[in-house]
Amino acid sequence: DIIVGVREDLAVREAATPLAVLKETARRQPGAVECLTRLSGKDAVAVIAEVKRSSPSKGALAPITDPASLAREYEKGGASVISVLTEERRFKGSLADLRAVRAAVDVPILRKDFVVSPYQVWEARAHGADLVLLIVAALEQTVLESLVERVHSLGMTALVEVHTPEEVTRAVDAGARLMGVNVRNLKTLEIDRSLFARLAPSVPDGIVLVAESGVRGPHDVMDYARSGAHAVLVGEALVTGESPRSAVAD
Ligand code: IGP
Repeated sequence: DIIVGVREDLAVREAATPLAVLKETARRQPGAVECLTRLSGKDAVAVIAEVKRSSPSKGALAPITDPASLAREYEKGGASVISVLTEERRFKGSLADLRAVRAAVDVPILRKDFVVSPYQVWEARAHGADLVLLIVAALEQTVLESLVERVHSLGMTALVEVHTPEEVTRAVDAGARLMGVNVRNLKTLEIDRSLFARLAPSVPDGIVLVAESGVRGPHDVMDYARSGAHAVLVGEALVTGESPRSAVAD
C-alpha cells in the first residue's frame, strides 16, 4: 500500500523538522498565487503540465536530470500550472524537485503527492506550492474537510481528486473549488477515458474541472474539453515526448 510508505517517510521528515519550524518557513514565502481564474479562462482549455519521473504502472518514464529546465519549457509552452510529483518511492519525486521548480518559474505550482496530514500541507507552502492535491479515496470525510480548509486558509487551492459519483459529492461537501477527475483507476492502474464524460455532468457549475491522466495528444484534450473540462493534467505524454514546449503549445 502506497500510503504506508508515505506515512513512514513523513514520520522521518516530522522528526527532522518540527511543525513550528516548518510554519516559520511557510510564513516567510511570498503569498500563494491564485490559480482558478487562469484555469477556467474562457477560450482555451488550460494545461497543467507535470514533472513526472516514474509511475507505478510504467516504471521509469524519462531521465529528468534538470526539473527546473523542464518546468521552464512547460512555462514557455503556455502551461497554466505546473504539477510536481513529490512522492518518492513509486514516483521518484521529491520536495527538492518542488523547490527547484518553484525557483525556476512564475506560474502556480501544484504539490502532487498522497497528502494525509496537515504537516504535508505546511510543507507544500514552505516549498512554494500554490496548489495541493487531495485524493478523496485516500481520506476519511472529516480529514478531507479539514485538509481542504487548511489548504485554503494558507491561500493555496486544493485540487480535489475523484473517481466516482460518491466522491464527487464528498468533494463538493468538503468545499472543493477545483476538482479533478482522475481516469486512472487507483487499484487496477488502468485508464478509462470515458469516466470523465460520465462524472462531469454531476459536478456543480462554479467548480473548476480538470481531466487528469491519459492525455496522449491534442485529440484527447479536445475530447475532454468537449465533455466539460476547463483544464487537463498531463504527465507521461509530456515527459516522454520530444519537445515538451511545443507539445503544450499545440
Ligand atoms: C498525469 P498521465 O497519464 O498524463 O501521466 O497522468 C496525472 O494525472 C497522474 O500523474 C496522476 C497522479 C495522481 C499521480 C493523477 N492523479 C495521484 C499520483 C497520484
